[in-house]
Amino acid sequence: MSKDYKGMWSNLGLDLKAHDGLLAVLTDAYKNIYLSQKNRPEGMKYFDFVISEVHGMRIEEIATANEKGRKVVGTFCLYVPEELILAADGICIGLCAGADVGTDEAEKYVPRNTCALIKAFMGFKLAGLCPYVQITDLIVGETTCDGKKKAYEIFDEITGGKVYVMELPNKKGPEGRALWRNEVRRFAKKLEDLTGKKIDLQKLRGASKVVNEKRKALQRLSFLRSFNPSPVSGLDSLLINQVSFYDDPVRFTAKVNELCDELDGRLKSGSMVTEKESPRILISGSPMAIPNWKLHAIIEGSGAVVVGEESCVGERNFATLLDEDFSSIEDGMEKIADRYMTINCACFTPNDERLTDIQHMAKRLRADGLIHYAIQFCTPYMVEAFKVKKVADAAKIPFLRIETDYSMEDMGQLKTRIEAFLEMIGKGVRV
Ligand code: BJ8
Repeated sequence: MSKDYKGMWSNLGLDLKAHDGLLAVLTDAYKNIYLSQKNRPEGMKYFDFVISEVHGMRIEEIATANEKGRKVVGTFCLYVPEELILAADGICIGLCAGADVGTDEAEKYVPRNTCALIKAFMGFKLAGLCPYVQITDLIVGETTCDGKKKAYEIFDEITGGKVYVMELPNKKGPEGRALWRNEVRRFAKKLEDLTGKKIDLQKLRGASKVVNEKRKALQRLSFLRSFNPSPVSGLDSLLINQVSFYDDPVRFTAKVNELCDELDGRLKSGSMVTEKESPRILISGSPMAIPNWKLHAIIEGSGAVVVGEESCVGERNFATLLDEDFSSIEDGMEKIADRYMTINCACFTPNDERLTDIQHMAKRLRADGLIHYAIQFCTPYMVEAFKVKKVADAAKIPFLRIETDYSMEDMGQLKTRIEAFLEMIGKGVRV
């Protein structure tokens, strides 16, 4: 880190000793997994820097803005409209956590067989390790899966009443959409009350542009991953997608575009990070919150390349742009509500659009294999894997189903299974 932030962390109520331990482990993991990659694009240096300052400079930047009156809004789900938070002059931060931290503490509140993502966001808070949760003025939950829905009730208690919950329908029919439009309006009002600032047409247009530009930059990166060989690794692409949830959106967009310019150059010069023969893997399923790099590290460490993530930390986050052509606040709110209903999460039923998305991605990214990734106890994705396998079978794409948590205990077993899967792809054998 560029300086000593202990004073800031102490003011935020972090457990300094445990926090030092966490940073040491993360620094080591990052060196081993990321900095050991060969021929990385120069543009990744910015993202390395962001990671090195993830609890430092970015928190300081947010704290400074917060002191000047900007409210900080934490979210856990793609359905929470970022445009509205920005239009109300808020700062939007993703709070999902991807490390096995504070699990014992979390298990005092939620059952052991709760998914690792929920246990981690509770664990980080309970162990005094997350400066982002500490700095939020509002935490937005949502009625998606049962685990999250119920955990938010407890999280509200342990954060002293910071949690506000958006109600999501289970189905995308006319009644569900009407409920959702109403929820979007209710959320806008909540934000106006929080920030004391009115969302007007000009601000809504400005915020919509900022978020759309971020999506376009991520789409550009996704397109560049469709080339074989690939100019960028899946690990680096995953990292960029993870950083998109907490970096300043305008700066982030500029940096992703700079990186993509460099990757365009690499395509011309032929300086790639993979071999033409490297098996190309599409991952589909539960989100991989930072610093969950486990599956990508195993796949790419075994000689394959991850070419895309049909995931909320991935394609679901940026695949659809908002129609920015609105002439009134009411029209804008409807367009925002409609845009977010294009996200295809397994919490919805039916969710056939996700299957179509996977088909299209596999084709566009020229995937040789599909790995379905579910966080253990993530029932929506674990169950939906059945239908995803059918899609893979119909498209004659080798399919592997993985369920795992954030611990490193099953690394050896996963490596063996993935290597066997890649070997079969190499030999053209169906699994
Ligand atoms: S839109 S995927 S971000 S709900 S992993 S907590 S689903 S048991 S995170 Fe999600 Fe929104 Fe859907 Fe995306 Fe539950 Fe599964 Fe845990 Fe999950």
